[in-house]
Amino acid sequence: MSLHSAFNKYPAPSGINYAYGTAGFRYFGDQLDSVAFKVGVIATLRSICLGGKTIGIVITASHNPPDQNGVKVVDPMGEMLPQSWEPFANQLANTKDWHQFNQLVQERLPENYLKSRDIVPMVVIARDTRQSGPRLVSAVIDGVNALNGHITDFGMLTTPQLHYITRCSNDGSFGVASEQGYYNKLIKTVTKILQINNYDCLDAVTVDTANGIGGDKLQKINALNHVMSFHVINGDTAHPLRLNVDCGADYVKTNQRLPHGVGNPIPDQLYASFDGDADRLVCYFMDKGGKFRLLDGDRIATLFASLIGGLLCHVKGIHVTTAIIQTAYSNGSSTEFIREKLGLPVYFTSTGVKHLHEKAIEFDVGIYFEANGHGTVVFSKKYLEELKKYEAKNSSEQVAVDTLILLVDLINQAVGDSISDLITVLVALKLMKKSVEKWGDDYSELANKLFKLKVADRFVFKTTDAERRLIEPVGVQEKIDEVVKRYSKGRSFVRASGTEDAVRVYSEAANEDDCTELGEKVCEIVK
Ligand code: 16G
Ligand code: ZN
Repeated sequence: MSLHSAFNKYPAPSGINYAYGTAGFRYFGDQLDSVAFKVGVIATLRSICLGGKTIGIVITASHNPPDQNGVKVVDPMGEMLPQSWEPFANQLANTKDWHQFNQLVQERLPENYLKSRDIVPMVVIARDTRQSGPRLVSAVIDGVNALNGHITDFGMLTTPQLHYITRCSNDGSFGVASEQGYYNKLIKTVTKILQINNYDCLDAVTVDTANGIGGDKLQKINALNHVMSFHVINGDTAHPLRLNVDCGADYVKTNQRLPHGVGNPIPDQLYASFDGDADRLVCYFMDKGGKFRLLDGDRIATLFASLIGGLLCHVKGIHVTTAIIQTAYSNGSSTEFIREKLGLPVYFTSTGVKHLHEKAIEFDVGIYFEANGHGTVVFSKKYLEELKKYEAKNSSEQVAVDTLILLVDLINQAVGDSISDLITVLVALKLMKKSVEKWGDDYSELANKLFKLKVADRFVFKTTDAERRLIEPVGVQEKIDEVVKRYSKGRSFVRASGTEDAVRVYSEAANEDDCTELGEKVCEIVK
C-alpha cells in the first residue's frame, strides 16, 4: 500500500489533540488507529535517520484500564524516544491533511537516503493482552510497509522483553534478539550466581501478574528451568477485560493493600505484584501481627544498593561511583536511610523513566527506582572492565567479583523489568541471608498520601527542582511552604500529571492524621 492510500485508510478523528507523553501516545484503544499508523511511519523514519538501526514499538497502556491502549517508540539501545522527536511525533499524529503529512515525512528523510535509498529501515513490535492490540499492530505494520521498512511482529511480550529485543538487534553483545534469547540469558545467569554462591535454588514466590502478559511469561520460565519457580495468581490472560482489575502493582501501591486473589497470606512470606505490561514490581508481606507491609520501589532500590554495596566492600581496590536516583514521590525515610545508613548519594529527577535513566548513567552503578516500582540498575563500561581485570586474593573475593559481573546480565539494563527485578530481589535476599521482615525493618516509612485534583488547566502548574517546588502560579509555593512548616517531618508537592488531565498533590508527615490534614490543606490552596 502506498503512503497516500495508507494515510487515507487511517483518518485522524476530530476533537482529539494527540500528545506524546511520558509513556508514548496513550488514549482509549479505539482512538488510536491513526496514531498507530503514524507511529509506524515515525519509527521507520527514525530507523532511516539512524542508518538502519532497529527501532522498537510497544502497544500497551501498562497499568491503565483494559479499554485504554498506548503506542510507544523504543530507541536502539532500549531507551525511550528522544525528547527532540516528540514535537515531530505530535505534529504527524495531529495532521489531517495529506499534503502537509507527506511534506513532514519527506522533510525528515536525510539527503543521502533520498539519493541512494540503500538503507533498509528495521522495526520490531510487540503488544500486551488488550483486545485493541492486534488491530493497532496491523495499523503500525501498514505505516512501516508504506515506507518500505522491514517489520518483525513478536506477538505478545512484556514491555521489557521488547526493549531487550530492540537492544539485542542493535548490540549482539547484549544477547540473542528473541523471546527465547531473553529466557536463556536470564536462566543461565541465575543458575551461575546460585552455583558459585553454593545454593541450589531460589525460594518460590507467589506473583500477582495483574491478569496481564507477565503471568504467561513466568509460566514459560517455570517450564524452562529448575532453579526458580513462580506461583502465578491473577494470571488470566484469556479474558482481557480483567486486566489490572483489583490487582497488579499499581492497585497494591495505590491502595496499600493485598490484591484480589491472595486469600490468606502466610505471615512473613514474600509476595509480589507486576503491572499489566510487567515493567513495574512491588513486593509485600503480611507480618505476624496481621499488618500489610508494602515493599515498594524505594525498598527495592535500597535492597539492590545493599547487595551491590556489600559485594563491592569485599573487593578492595575497585573504585566505582554508585548513586541512587529517586523522584519527589520517594519516601523521605528511604532517602534518609540511603544517605545515612548506606552512605550513598541520592539525586532527584522529574517523574518518568527517561529522566531517571538519564541521570543514572552518569555513575558506574546507577540505581534508579520510582516509588511505584518502575526501575532498574545501569552499570558503566568501567565497572565491568575494573571487575574483569581484578585479581582476587582469595576465593571469597573471587565469588564477590564473579557475582558482581553476573549482576550485569541478570538486571535488564535496558529498562525496568518486573521479571528480572523480582529475580534480583530473590537473589539479593538469598545472598544477604536477609528475611522479608528484616528487609521491611530497614526503615519505617513516613505516612504518605496522594491526591488527584481536577483543575481548569493543569498546564498552569509549572515546577522546578525535580518537580518538588512550584514556580507558577506565582505565590502558591509560598503558601504551601507556610502550611508544610507546621507539621513534623512535613513535605508536600504539587505537579501536573503527564498521563491524565489532573493535578497530583503528594503529602508526607510523621503520622497519618497529620499527613491527611497537610494534604487536604495543600489541595485547598491549589483548587
Ligand atoms: C508514566 C511513566 C511512569 C510514571 C508515570 C507518572 C514511563 C515509561 N512511565 O507512566 O514512570 O511514574 O508516568 O504518571 O516513563 P503521572 O505523570 O500521571 O503522575
Ligand atoms: Zn507498565
